Amino acid sequence: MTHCILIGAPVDEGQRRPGCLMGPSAYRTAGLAATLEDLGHTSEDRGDVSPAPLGAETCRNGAVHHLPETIAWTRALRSATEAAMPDGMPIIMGGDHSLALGSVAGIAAHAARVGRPQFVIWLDAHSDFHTVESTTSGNLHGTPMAYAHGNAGFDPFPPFPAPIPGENICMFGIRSVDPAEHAAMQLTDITVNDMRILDEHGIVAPLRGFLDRVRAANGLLHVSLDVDFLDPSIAPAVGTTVPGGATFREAHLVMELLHESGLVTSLDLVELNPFLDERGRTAKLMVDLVGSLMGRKVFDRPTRSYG
Ligand code: HAR
Ligand code: MN
Ligand code: MN
Ligand code: MN
Repeated sequence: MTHCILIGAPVDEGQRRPGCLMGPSAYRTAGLAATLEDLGHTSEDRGDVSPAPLGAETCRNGAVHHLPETIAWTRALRSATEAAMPDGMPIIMGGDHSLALGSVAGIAAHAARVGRPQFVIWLDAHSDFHTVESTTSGNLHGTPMAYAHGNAGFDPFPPFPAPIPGENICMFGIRSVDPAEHAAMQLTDITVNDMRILDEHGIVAPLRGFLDRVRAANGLLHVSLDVDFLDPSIAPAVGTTVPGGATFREAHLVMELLHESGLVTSLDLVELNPFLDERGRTAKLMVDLVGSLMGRKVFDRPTRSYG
């Protein structure tokens, strides 16, 4: 049984298709709390976070969109997740992926305080490895992984509290990487399980390999689930669809393996844009995936009937 702490992060400023701010309401409407409680967990909804007071930060890259707003969200979400970690498992209901600038900062600060290594699984079509300096779109939802890794190029932001080493980061589902991100990732130890790797090896072996490392290190594990990890045919409610994503069963299998590992300590749900949804199907799929992550299974086996 896990105590789940729902945190609304109605962040829309990290990209330019309005609608992610409706994400937290869509998760509540799709029954996230009831899903958790039906599985025997307890849940507490701390409501929606408000951004910290707006600063006047600037940067050299003229393309950057909504810099002070994003820094204000980062400060507030760092505090909210850091405060939630000792009480249970935070589930951050986004909001676009720029919210992870704050959520992962709070989680990493907590891990450093309790003296355990922080690990991250990034389930996304994109690597989100730009910096404030390198982004050409200016959309800061494309940056949180580089911030968490401690890269230079985030001068206007508060320093990342406890940078996460590349060997503690594993990306899954990647199929859209910009040249600057690609060059920056070459310099790291990040595991990049792009769709090519998943086509060849499937989900199970690459994911179990990473989970074994988390377990051996007694690590904390943060999962950042971007809607565009999923194939657009099953998850249309996202502004940045990329063909060739995870299928329904691949996505559930990831969640089921994560549940079996018993290692997950925090979760972001990001990039849901309910304005682009079809009768709530993407919101419902995301809630069902959380159900699998939190222990829902097709059939409960007293003994393993495979392998
Ligand atoms: N790399 C592109 C950019 O920086 C696209 C980033 C899109 N990011 C998200 N989140 N949708 O993963 O603009
Ligand atoms: Mn805007
Ligand atoms: Mn993303
Ligand atoms: Mn993405």
